[in-house]
Parts: sequence; structure tokens; C-alpha cells
Amino acid sequence: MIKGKVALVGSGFVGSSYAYCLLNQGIANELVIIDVNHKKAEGDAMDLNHGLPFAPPMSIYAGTYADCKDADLVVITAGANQAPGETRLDLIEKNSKIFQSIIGEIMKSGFGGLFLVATNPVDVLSYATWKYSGLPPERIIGSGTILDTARFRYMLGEAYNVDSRNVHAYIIGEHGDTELPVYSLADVAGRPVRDLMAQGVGPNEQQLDELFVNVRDAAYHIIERKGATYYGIGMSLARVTKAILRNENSVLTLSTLLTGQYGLEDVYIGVPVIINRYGIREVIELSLSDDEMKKLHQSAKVLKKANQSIPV
Ligand code: 6V0
Repeated sequence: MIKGKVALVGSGFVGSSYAYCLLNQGIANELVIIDVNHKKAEGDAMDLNHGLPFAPPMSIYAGTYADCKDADLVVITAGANQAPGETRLDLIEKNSKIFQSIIGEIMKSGFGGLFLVATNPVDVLSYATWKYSGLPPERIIGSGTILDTARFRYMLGEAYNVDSRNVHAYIIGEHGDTELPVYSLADVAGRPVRDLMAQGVGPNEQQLDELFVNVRDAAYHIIERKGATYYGIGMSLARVTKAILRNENSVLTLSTLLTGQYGLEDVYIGVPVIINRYGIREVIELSLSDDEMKKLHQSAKVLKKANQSIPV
């Protein structure tokens, strides 16, 4: 029986937004919050506990790495975020050092569950977590392009004036500047976007290109305005947590180790996967167009190069 215990490492903007979603949606039974700034973790735990009279029961407290021992899932959102103008890949040096020590501490606790990584650059740090933990790759999950896919579906929903939950479309590749939209397989309630375009319904080719650029650059646009992005990713991480704790076998675009799928290997990258309580059950291999496949390989090339700068 799954205990429903989550350990959150990093209670900044992203971590605390995630914790708030867990509480509101009644996803976990227990949440331990760990942060190098222990007072912040304590303050968040107190604040969240005061919402319990209005939410499903849950145990929330500030703790230490020893509390990871019996967690089903450790979610990592610790580390630096992008300053205006900074790319996600610019964060490798700072955040991989932080990860080296965090993962070591978590493994020392005797932890035997799943990791969900959100800190940027998320694909590189998921790869680093796999290397540092020594766990099987299916147990290390990166948030990958789940948020980009959500942004894509939201913007397509707006463009067609249809509920975004009836839009089926993926962003894959790096969670960052080389990500790509899979327009060849995108559909609105079963009607392919390409067919709709041919019928003159909804956005034309140029407008679809612009829509994707807005998805890809959304973080820059938000950071420019408010300094950080956190609600969208908080909800995305809660969605993954639900799929894991409730053993849903859901399809989400997450960062996973490829072992030959799409002709790629030894790289963590965002693709649709089936996820359940054991982690990544299966990578879904989409029938990409030649151009999409070329772009995915280009994105993987950038990530593989970045992986070389992880300290070992
Ligand atoms: P933040 O608000 O600065 O929070 C970071 C937290 O990490 C702070 O509370 C720190 O005290 C804590 N921390 C730092 N070092 C350590 C350590 N060694 N051990 C424990 N805790 C530590 O940043 P924010 O929450 O805005 O962003 C966190 C990370 O999420 C950044 O790398 C962002 O780039 C990344 N995001 C990832 C997204 C995704 O889609 N995957 C989306 C948005 C942000």
C-alpha cells in the first residue's frame, strides 16, 4: 500500500506553490518540507497547516533529509532560478553543485522511492540525479516539457476558442530554447490542426509559428514581468504527483532517459511517457515528421553537450 508521503526539497516560489496545490487538491497524506533555509520551510509548513480546516486532512511539517527515508516521492525544486535574460542552461554550474550534495544526503537516508526534478536546467539535472543516485532510470523523472505542453494547449485552446482540455498536442525536447511543437499530431477534439488550417478554421501557418514562439518564450515573458514563474509549474508537479501516488498510468510529457527510442540514447529529454507509482512505465514513440525528428535530435545534441559539464 502506498503511503502517500512526499518530501519537498526547496521551498521557494516553485516549491511552496507546489505544496499549496498538494494541499488544495488533497493529493498526498504527508508532506515534509526541506530547505537550506529551515526557517522558510518552517514558516511555509505553519502557513499551510492553517489552511487545513478548509482542505482534506494532511500532515505537513518542516524536516531534514532523514525524513526522506520512507517517502514515496522526493520532489526537488531547490536551487537558483533564471534572472532576466539568463537561459536555463546558464544555471548548470550553480545547480549541479547543489544537486550533488542534496542527492547524496537523500540517498544516505535510505530513500527507496521516486525522484521528481523541477530545478533548471531540468533535463540536465534529471540526468545528474540519475548518475548521483545510482537508482534505475525509470525512478528519476524530470518535469520536462509538461508545463510547455500545458502552455501550448492553453494557447491553442484560446486560438480555437475551445476548452484546453479538449486540445491534444505536445511540446517535446529540451525544457528550454530548443524545444519543439509536434504540430503534425496536434488535434482539437480529434480534428487535426493541419486539417483545420486547410479548411481555413483557426490560426494559419504563420500564426501557429508565432503561437509556438510564445509558448517557448513564455518563461522569459513572465520573468520580465514578475521575476519568476511558479503557479503553472506548481500545478504541473501536483499533476505528476497525483499520477504517481494514485498509480494512474497517465500520459504526460516528462523528461526521461532515452535508451534507443527516437534513435537517441543516454540523454534525459521531454517526451510523452506513461507514468505510474513505479515511475516511467513506458516511453511513447510518436510518429514524428522528418522535420520534427531533426529538431528533436538537435535538441538532444544540445542537452548531451550540456551533460558533459556536470561535476562527477
Ligand atoms: P527560489 O524561490 O529561489 O527557491 C529556491 C529554494 O531553494 C530557496 O528556498 C532556497 O533556500 C532553496 N535552496 C537553495 N539551495 C539549497 C540547498 N542546497 N538545499 C536545499 N534548499 C536549497 O527559486 P524558484 O522556486 O523560483 O525556482 C526553483 C527552480 O525551479 C529554479 O531552478 C527554476 O529555474 C526552476 N523552475 C522550473 C520550472 C520547470 O518547468 N521545470 C518552471 C519554473 C521554475
